[in-house]
Amino acid sequence: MKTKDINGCRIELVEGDITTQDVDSIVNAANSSLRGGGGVDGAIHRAGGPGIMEECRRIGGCPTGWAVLTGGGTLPARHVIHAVGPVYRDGRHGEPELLSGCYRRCLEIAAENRFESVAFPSISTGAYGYPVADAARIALAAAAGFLRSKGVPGVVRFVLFGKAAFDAYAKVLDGLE
Ligand code: AR6
Repeated sequence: MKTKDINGCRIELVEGDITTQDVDSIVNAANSSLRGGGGVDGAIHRAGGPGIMEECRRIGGCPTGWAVLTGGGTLPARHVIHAVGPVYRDGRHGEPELLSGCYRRCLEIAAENRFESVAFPSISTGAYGYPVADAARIALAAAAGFLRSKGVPGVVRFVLFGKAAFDAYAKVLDGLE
């Protein structure tokens, strides 16, 4: 675990599985159809039960760079924010803005719903191919910027799958002013 305090809030980095996190909301790295998939998305729907997918079907879909909220089903987390990150091409097709917007929208949803704690995976860095060092810079800058201006939510946790992802985020957090 590695932490940094910003404006009375805390950014935490942990290595682990997001489906086990006991927080107000975890974030899913979903796709625009919200119909499920592999990676984090598959793990969340498996652990959370069919109720989450029923809610996703009712919502219908979500554009890239945006996010929607459902309940947490049988997960320890009370809610799931389904975020749709960009598919990485070369970084010159709006991917940084879309990825950053995705994190910002999740944090807005958390703030609007008065969530005290939210846990993110490393969005877009699996099937969607975003280089993890670049994605870590964007994710942590978005989180730090939001906390500096809004002062909520109290805990923003990044749950990194594997040591390589954890180390990439840790390096960026160390350099964050
Ligand atoms: N907990 C935390 N992180 C995880 C977990 C887990 N249980 N499982 C994987 N990761 P990905 P994307 C990490 O592919 O790149 C899906 O099919 C993984 O190591 O889940 O945004 C969706 O339906 C990687 O670092 O999401 C979409 O179609 C990170 O989570 C598409 O994949 C993200 O990998 C979205 O692709």
